[in-house]
Amino acid sequence: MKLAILSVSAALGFLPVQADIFGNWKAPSATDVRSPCPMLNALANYGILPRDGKNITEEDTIEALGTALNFDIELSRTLYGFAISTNPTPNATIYSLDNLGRHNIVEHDASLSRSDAYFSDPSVFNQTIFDETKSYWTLPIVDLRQAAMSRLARVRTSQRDDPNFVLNEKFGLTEVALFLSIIGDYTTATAMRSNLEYFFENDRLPIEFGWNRPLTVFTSADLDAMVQRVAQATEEVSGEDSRLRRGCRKTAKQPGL
Ligand code: HEM
Ligand SMILES: *[C@@H]1O[C@H](CO)[C@@H](O)[C@H](O)[C@H]1NC(C)=O
Ligand SMILES: *[C@@H]1O[C@H](CO)[C@@H](O)[C@H](O)[C@H]1NC(C)=O
Ligand SMILES: CC(=O)N[C@H]1CO[C@H](CO)[C@@H](O)[C@@H]1O
Repeated sequence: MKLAILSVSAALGFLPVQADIFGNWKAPSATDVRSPCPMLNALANYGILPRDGKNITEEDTIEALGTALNFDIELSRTLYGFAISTNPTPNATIYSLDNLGRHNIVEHDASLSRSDAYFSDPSVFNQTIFDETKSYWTLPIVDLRQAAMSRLARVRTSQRDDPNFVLNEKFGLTEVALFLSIIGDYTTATAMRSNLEYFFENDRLPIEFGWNRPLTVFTSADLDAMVQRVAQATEEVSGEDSRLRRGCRKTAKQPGL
């Protein structure tokens, strides 16, 4: 039976790679550690990264991001560099997922699904925060504009409420670029809202709902280009917003903006 499936797959020109690597999702145990990153948490939940979330090497990172998401080695190396910068041990070559929650190294304020460190643990998923983000995703397909708008709204809320607020535009834009590119579709810069919700709320890839590992290699240049698109959309959305505030238009299209 297995052989038959394999040969059908081979005949169709693909390997049943997904069924294998994404076949064993498990919620973390009490001693496993996790991060503020829904993707690294998901990869650990599948056992593609170490399930305990500890002592992750450069090789582990390259292998996991390559196998699961078709990330180019150079991009994975860069991301690994950010990860080890959060390990408090000098000159560390490994990191643990809980290192990533240290505030204002990579972890930052105004996250899409985490509280600011000033209020509560910024590593853990926070439904109240994510509900604010989701309230800007008003259609089944989230586009560049709604994605940018949701981040901008989170920034404004934090600016208003958090006396220790620090803006990290670069990482904030990068994370929007990542979810559109990897959970959604790179070319159109859109993602299905239900897939995004499933991903953020469960630390799990929406495989049951048709998500697939990206077919083409994802590089630093691809990521940079998407970050530019998100930055541009943010500028447009925020320009509309300031025109609105000056009273050029009577009705706001989006709640709160
Ligand atoms: C070694 C690779 C990676 C590292 C070290 C890393 C690290 C982080 C960290 C520290 C955060 C928390 C930032 C915050 O305060 O919100 C974060 C958030 C995030 N990461 Fe990753 N990440 C990696 C790979 C990825 C990949 C491949 C994706 C692809 C979808 C991704 C998607 C996200 C998203 C969407 C967020 C935003 C979460 C939120 O705002 O609530 N990350 N990542
Ligand atoms: C870390 O690396 C630097 C530069 O190579 C070196 O000077 C320093 O002694 C190292 N520190 C530790 C604790 O190994
Ligand atoms: C979620 O975030 C809000 C706002 O930062 C905070 O007041 C609340 O305590 C957080 N909830 C949990 C369960 O941490
Ligand atoms: C072999 C090794 O480096 N082990 C380390 C794994 O990570 C824990 C902390 O998360 C360290 O205490 C170990 O030394």
